[in-house]
Amino acid sequence: MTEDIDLPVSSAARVADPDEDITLDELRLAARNHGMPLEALDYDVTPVGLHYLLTHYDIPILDHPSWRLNIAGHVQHPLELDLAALQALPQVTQRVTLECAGNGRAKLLPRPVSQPWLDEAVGTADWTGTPLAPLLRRAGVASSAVDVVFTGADHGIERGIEQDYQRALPLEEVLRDDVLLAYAVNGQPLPPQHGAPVRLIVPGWYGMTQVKWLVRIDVIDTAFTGFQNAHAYRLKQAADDEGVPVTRIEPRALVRPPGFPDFQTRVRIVDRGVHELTGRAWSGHAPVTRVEVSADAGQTWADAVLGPDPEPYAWRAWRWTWEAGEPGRHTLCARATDAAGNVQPVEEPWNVQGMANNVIHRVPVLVR
Ligand SMILES: Nc1nc2c(c(=O)[nH]1)N[C@H]1C(S)=C(S)[C@@H](COP(=O)(O)O)O[C@H]1N2
Ligand SMILES: [Mo]
Repeated sequence: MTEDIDLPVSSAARVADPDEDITLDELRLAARNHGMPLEALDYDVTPVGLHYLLTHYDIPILDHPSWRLNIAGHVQHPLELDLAALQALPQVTQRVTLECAGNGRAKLLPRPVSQPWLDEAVGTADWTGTPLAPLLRRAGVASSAVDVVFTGADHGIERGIEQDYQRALPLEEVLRDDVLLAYAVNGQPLPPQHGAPVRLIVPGWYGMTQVKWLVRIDVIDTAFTGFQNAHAYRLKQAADDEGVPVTRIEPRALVRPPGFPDFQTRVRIVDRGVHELTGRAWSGHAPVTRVEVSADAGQTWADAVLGPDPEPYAWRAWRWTWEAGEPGRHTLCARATDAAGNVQPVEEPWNVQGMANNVIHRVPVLVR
């Protein structure tokens, strides 16, 4: 359901004025949609309450006994499944790193006004569910199929367009073996905020693809033109550009901030001497093959030691020994490279909605 309504809350994508601070609207979004505290980079698997969270509208509270998933559209045999039926199907668990496409947005200049992420819109979880492809085969996808539309139970308005949260994927992407209908996370039933009772998991793609509170899957024979695909998640230089779709996660490395923080500024205090820096790195394109670290704001780089190969779409641990010498302010940086040759940029890749910005991580520290 998509409808145009003219309300005073409607507005086009906007960038902040050069001297405009974070607004109350952005703060309200940030208070609902929390990030992962960076010290949680210590965990291979992010505890559920520390995983980042992004919800466009309200969290729908679904009654599981009456919940149904409908698979319909251009299929020979439409299916309707309840939770017990889904859970009776073959079960798999995959460790997957999810990241919001808007991660890093708040540091862009000018700043796109939206959920103001710094670096923390990420988390890694063990998602349990059933593969989607066999269900689609059972439904009998028509040969005319082009896209598959996933609809959540949540509803809202975005830039004047009233809608259910919907995202589509090309059929070939949906038929991958590792695309899951997930009903558990880290061994527990999905909590309300992560999409209970069932969500989509598409390893390697940015967060907007991972539709929560799933109620319908429609096979369509045209390219989907809904808001989240055609307008929202696109890289554009101006609000009215057509832009290119946001798809897979660009490589990123994060540093687990060392030492201890100053409460107000989060600047790190570190004693002079030798420190083992650690962190994680991931890419939705290909496995991470290299992480480099700089202790001098990016003037010189050294290779970090990589941890064991993770599951294909989970983050990889890394470590590096840092000799914190000169007392005073320093900037630690990290950058990831993946097996497809993608390297994190040193300059922010700017676009009007602040998406897929994977500029290198910089952590200010004070050596004493
Ligand atoms: N139904 C629905 N699914 C959704 C969203 C939403 O608002 N509604 N947000 C998407 C976005 S933008 C992200 S980044 C991820 C976040 O997943 P998480 O909150 O479980 O971390 O969910 C995606 N799935
Ligand atoms: Mo997102």
